[in-house]
Amino acid sequence: MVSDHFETRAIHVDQEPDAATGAIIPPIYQTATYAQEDVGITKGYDYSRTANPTRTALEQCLASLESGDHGLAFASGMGAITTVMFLFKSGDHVVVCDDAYGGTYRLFRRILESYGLEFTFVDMTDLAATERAIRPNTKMLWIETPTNPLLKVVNIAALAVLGKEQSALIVVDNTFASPYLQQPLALGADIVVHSTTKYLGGHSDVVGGAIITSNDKVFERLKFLQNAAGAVPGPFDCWLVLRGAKTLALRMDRHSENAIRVAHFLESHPRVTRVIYPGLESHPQHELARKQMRAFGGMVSFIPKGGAEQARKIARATRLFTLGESLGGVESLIEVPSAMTHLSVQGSPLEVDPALIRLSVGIEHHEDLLADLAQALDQE
Ligand code: P1T
Repeated sequence: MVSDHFETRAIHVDQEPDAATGAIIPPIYQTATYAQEDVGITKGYDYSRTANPTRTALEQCLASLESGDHGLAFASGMGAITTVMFLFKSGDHVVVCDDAYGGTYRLFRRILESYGLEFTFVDMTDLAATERAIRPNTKMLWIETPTNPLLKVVNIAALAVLGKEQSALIVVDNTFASPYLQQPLALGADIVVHSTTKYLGGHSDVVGGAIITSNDKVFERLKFLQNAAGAVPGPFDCWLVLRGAKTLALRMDRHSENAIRVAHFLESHPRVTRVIYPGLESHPQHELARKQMRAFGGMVSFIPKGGAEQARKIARATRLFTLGESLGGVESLIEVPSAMTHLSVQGSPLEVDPALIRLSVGIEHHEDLLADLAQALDQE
């Protein structure tokens, strides 16, 4: 290991100067295939769906950042999630947290159910309810924490104990926290997934995904599936995520500082009904978040007075907070989940309140962010 320190590993793991040229940054190996010395004799690479040196550098770095043994990179977060789900077969049952990214819900409900997988959605902040949802054929607990978009905080260590009693795999989508703020493998999870599009990439300029695990057997199967199913990222996309990850620690600290200021501002605003942020003492799992996370991250959700119509007005009125899907970039974003990122859960039991606004608080100066929200909240 290069260092015990996260910040150092983000910059150095598998990113030493290029042996041939001294280039300080890993090259973008923009190649589909590799010359073989003789039939079947390679220098470790034979075809870029199977492996590519720029991707290897990213995979090793991500594994290190999650304190895991193995990393695998994908073309998107959904590509990573889909590949994890290939571990299961018809008749297998999965318990899923009842607040999750709309695309994850859509994959589980609208695609995988038709292949015979069974899903139960449950409020995972309720341990007893989660235990009751487990069946003899339960093969996995799918955890998001903090959840998207309600920012519920789920007790990973407690669920890991529950899952192990049943020999079910514990999978944590760590996208909202990032490995800097939360280390699910150390808390007992078997697999971590990411949309690297978000905080890991950090600049809203790349779509990507990742899986990290320390379970050798699970890794071997996932590596086979990565190649066999083929949802792999290109070398330039890997390079962008690798570059983004170098500043993850700095960015997450600033995202968290700005987000708590935004949350306090909204909480004291007369035109706001409810603010959800794990760093607020009013958050139902605030104490758990303090234990499980290094800081509380950059995502804040709130409900303005005036309902759905007012929420849309506010989302249209911000100038620095850009109206758009996604999160985790340096720039602030605002969205209305019920009509955007979570459209696919509307009409289901997981339906999101149409008055809910989700903010991805960026790393701009906090005074500008608060001024922008203040003028938007004043909309008549
Ligand atoms: O967009 P993609 O890289 O495929 O990642 C999917 C995904 C997986 N997990 C979580 C927790 C996510 O939030 C996402 C993507 N989410 C958004 C695009 C969004 O705005 O919420």
